Amino acid sequence: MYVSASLMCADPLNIGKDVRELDRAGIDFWHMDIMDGVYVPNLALNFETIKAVAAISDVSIDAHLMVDCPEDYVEMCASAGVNYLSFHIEQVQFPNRLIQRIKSLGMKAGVAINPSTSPESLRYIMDQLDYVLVMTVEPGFAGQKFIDSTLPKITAIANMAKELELTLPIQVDGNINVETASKALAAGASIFVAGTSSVFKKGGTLGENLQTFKAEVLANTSAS
Ligand code: S6P
Ligand code: MG
Repeated sequence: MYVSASLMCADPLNIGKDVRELDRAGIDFWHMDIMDGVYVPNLALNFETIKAVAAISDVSIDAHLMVDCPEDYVEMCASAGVNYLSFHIEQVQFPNRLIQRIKSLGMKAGVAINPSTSPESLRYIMDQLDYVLVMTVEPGFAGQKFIDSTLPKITAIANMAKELELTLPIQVDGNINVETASKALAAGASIFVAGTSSVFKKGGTLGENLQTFKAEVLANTSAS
């Protein structure tokens, strides 16, 4: 299992401190949400923050575009230091073209699907993708409740990838805690976006929260 720390959930006054602490604790990815206030009614991180994180950490940056026109952001993501870039399939008319543009700029390409989007929307682009992001809440905000009907979709995507003989990591995003991550892992997910429900929850330090989260999910999995 891989954990991608959602930096929109970091302490806005101490983001560098949070990044350094999680870096030392062995975080696998930085999840950087980019919102435009149009596709979703919120704003999150910006390119200056991405550059600042890339300057102090070698951990890969996984950016999640929640914007009206994802095509407009690809170059800026590449030059800011993004390594993995996902866009919402619901928002794009020619996904193959966009996937190729992302790859041509040296980034891995992912497609995000909303809770109500059918997994079938991925069938004919799957062979082009480096990963899939399954939203387990509606995009736009941290601190929402997990939508259970997203679990069979994870299984459907994993089965579809197997059918097509593809290795396709599935990332899950939204209210990922020990319980929901364990279910998502059993369904076929392997990258877990950690926000206020796990790594950034109140209580222990970020490093302790990360270790506990991973250990408890893995313990649940080996027990079942
Ligand atoms: C939401 C965004 C997510 C959140 C993350 C928050 O639109 O894409 O990446 O930052 O899901 O985690 P949590 O545990 O508060 O739901
Ligand atoms: Mg996200």
